[in-house]
Amino acid sequence: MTLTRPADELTEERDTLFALLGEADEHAATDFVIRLLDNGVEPERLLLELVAPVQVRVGEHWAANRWTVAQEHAATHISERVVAALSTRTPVRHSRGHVVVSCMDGEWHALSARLVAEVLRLRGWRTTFLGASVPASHLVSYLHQEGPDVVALSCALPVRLPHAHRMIETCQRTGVPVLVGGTGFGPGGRWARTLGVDGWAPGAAAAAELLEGRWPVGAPPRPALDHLADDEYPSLLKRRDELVDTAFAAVLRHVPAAAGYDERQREATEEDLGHLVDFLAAAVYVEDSELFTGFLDWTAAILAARKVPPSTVLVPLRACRAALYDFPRARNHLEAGITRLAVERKDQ
Ligand code: B12
Repeated sequence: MTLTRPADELTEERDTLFALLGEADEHAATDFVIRLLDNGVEPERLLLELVAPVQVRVGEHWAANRWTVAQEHAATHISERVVAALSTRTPVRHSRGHVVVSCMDGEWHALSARLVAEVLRLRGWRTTFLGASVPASHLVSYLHQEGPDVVALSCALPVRLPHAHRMIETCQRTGVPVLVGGTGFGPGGRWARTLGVDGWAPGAAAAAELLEGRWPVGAPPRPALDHLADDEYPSLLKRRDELVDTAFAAVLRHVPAAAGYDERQREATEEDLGHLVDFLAAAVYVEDSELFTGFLDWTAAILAARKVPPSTVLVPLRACRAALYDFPRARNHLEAGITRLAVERKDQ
C-alpha cells in the first residue's frame, strides 16, 4: 500500500483504523499501522495524526452512547499495542537528556502520557515511561535515584488537580523541573499556571519543542492559590459523604424515575453524585467556576445521549447549594453551574 493522495492527511487511514478498533481486531490494526510506517509515513505522524485522533473519536463514540465501555477498553488496549509495535520498530539513538514521563496519582489515562513519551523518544530524548497512577512517594524516590533532567506529568481529569498540585510540589522539591500536560489542566493550560509548574504544553510535539528551547525558563512561578487560606477546600472534603447523601435524598424526592431505581442504578447515581462533589471541590481548589461548569457541560451531554434530561442535575446542585450556606466560594461555583444548566434547559 502506498500513500498517493497529495495532502496525505491520513483521513482515510483514521477511518480504517477506527473501524479496526471497532472490530477489536488487534492484529489487523497493528499490521495496518506498521504497513504505513514501512511505506514511509513518519512514526511521529502515525502517533499524533492517526492513533491520537482515533482515540479521541473512540471517546466521542463512548460519550454519545454509540460504543459500550467494553468496546472502548478493547480499542484502547489495541491502540497501546499499536504504539508499542511502532516503538520497537523505530529505534533512536539518545542525543538529548533524560525525561521521566508519568501519570499523576489516580490518573489512569496512560495512553496519553505514553504518546508523549514516544514522541520525545523519537526526538532523541532518553525517556522512561512509568505508566498510570504513580503514587507521589514512589515517583519521588525514583527521581532521587535516577536524577532525570525533566519529569513530565500527565493529567486527563481536572478533578485530579488537588492531587496533581501535591505531586508537582513534591517533584519540584527534588530539584527536577516539572513539565505538565493533558486535558485536566484546562483550556490553554490555565490551571497548570495556577499550580505553579515549570512548564505546560498542549501536546506531545509542543512538549518536544519546549524542551528543545530554553528550558526551564527560570524559577517556577508561585502557585496562585492564596484563596486556600480560607480552609473551604478541606472543610468541603470532610463533608463529601454527607453532601452525597443530601444530594441523593433530593434526587429520590424530586426525580420521579429515581424511586424505581434498582441496586445497581442507585450505586451508579451515588457514584455520579460523588463525582459532582469532587469536581466542585476541585473548582474550589483552583477557584475557577469554569472547572465546575465544564464538568456540567460534559455531564449534560452524557445524560442527553442516554435520554436523561440534563436539567435533572439541577436537583443535586440546589440541594448542595442549600447545604453549603456557609461556603461562599463553593456556593458561587454552584450558582454558576445552576445558571449554566438553566440556560441550557431554555435553549432546548
Ligand atoms: C481511553 C480512555 C480511558 C481509559 C484509559 C486507558 C489508558 N490506558 O489510557 C480508561 C478506561 C482507564 C478511562 C477511564 C476514565 N475516563 Co476516560 N477516556 C479515554 C479516552 C477515550 C481516550 C484517552 C486518550 O488516549 N486520548 C488520546 C490522547 C492523545 O489525547 P490527550 O489525552 O488529550 O493527550 C494529548 C494532550 O492532551 C497532551 N498530553 C497528555 N498528557 C500530557 C502530558 C504532558 C507532560 C504533556 C506535555 C502533554 C500531554 O499530549 C497528548 C498527545 O498530543 C478519552 C477521550 C479523549 N477525548 O481523549 C476519555 C476521557 C478522557 N475519559 C473520561 C472519563 C470521564 C473517564 C472516567 C471518569 C470514566 C468513569 N466514569 O470511570 C475514568 C477516569 C479514570 C481515572 N481516574 O483516570 C472523559 C473525561 C471528561 C471530563 N469531563 O473530564 C473523556 C474525555 C471521555 C469523554 N468523551 O467523555 N478512560
